[in-house]
Amino acid sequence: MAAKHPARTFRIAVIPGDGVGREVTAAGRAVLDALAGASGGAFAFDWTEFGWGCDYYLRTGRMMDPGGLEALKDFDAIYFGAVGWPSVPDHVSLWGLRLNICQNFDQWANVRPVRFHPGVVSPLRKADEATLDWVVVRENSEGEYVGAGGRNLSGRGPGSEVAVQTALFTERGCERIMRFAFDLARTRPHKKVSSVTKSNAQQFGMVLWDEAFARVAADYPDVESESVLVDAMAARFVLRPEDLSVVVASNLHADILSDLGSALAGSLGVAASANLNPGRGFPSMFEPVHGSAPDIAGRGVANPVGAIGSAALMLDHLGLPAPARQVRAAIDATTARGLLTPDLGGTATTDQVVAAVTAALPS
Ligand code: GGG
Repeated sequence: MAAKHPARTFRIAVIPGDGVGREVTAAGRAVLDALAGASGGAFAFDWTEFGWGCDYYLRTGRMMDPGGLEALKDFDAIYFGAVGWPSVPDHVSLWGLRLNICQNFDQWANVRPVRFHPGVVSPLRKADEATLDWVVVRENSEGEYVGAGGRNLSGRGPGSEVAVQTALFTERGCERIMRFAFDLARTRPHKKVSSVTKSNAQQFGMVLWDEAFARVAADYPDVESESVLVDAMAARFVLRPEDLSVVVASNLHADILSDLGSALAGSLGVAASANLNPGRGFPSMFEPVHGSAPDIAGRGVANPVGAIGSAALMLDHLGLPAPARQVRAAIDATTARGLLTPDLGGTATTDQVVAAVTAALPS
C-alpha cells in the first residue's frame, strides 16, 4: 500500500547555533515530529539544518553564509537555538546571526509570553495566590538595537577613545508594534496594554514613543492602557504582576524585562519567543529566550521547555492552534509531575523531559 502523504508539509529552517542551542532545537524537533506522526497525516515537517554560529565563524570569519538570507527566505519558518560563545565577541556573534536575520527579515514583533508552569516554584510568593500570565511585546527592529553609532579618537591614545550609540525611534516603528500589542490584548481575558517608557530622562525618542502610544490607545477604547516608567515596571513585575496582561516596550527595555519575567516564572530556560514578520513577506523565527549557556552545554541537562514552547508558538503561526495547545498542555503535564531539569531544582535530563512531553501528547 502506498504511504499516505501529509496534507501539509511545512518547510522549516533550523539554526541550532551555539552551546545548548543544539540540544534544545533537537528537543523541539523531536516533539514536533511526534506530534506530526500522531496527526493522522494532517501535517508534517521537513527540516533543513544550517550549521551557522560561532564554530562556523572560527572556520570562515562569518557567522552565517553570505547567501544565508537568500537561502532562508522561502522557508515557512525558522527554528532557532541560541547564539554566543566565549571564543567570539558577543557583539560579533549577535549581530552576525540573530540580529542579521531579525532585522533583514523585518521581524519587528518579538512576542515573549511569561508563563508560570504547574510544579515549577517561582521566587514570587504571589505566584501561589494569583494566576499570573502576561506577554512582553518587544519592538524588534529599531530603538536601542538599530546599530547606529561609532567609535573614534583612538589616535588620542589609550583611555581617550569615545563611543556613541544612538537609539532610533520612528513613528511608524512605534505605532506598528503598539497596534500589534493592542490587537493581542483584544484576544486576552484581561484587555490591557502597559507601555514601558523612560521619557522623563530620554526626552526625544521616548517622548515620541509616548505620543505614538497615546494616539494608538485612542483607537482601542475597549482596551485599558497605561504608560509606566521602565524602573517602575521592573518593580511592578515583582510586586503586582497580577495587574499585567500585555506589556509593550522598546527593544532593550523589553529584552531586560522579559528576562526578569522568565526568572520570576522559575528560570530563563522556560521562556519561549517568536520573532514575527506579521506581513508574512519573510519567514518568522522562533527561539527560546535563553542564550547558549556555555557552562552546561553538551551535558544533556539543558531545559528544553523554552524551545518546545517556541515550537508551539511556531505552530500557532503556521495555522495550527489546536496542536500548539496540545504541546503547551504536554509541557504543563510534564512540569506538574515534577519532571524538571536542574535549573528548576530537578534532576531530569533534556531527553527525559522530551520523552515525558512526547508521551503526554494525544496519541
Ligand atoms: N535564543 C536567544 C539568544 O540566543 N539570545 C542571545 C542574545 O544574547 N540575545 C540578546 C538579544 O537578543 O538582545
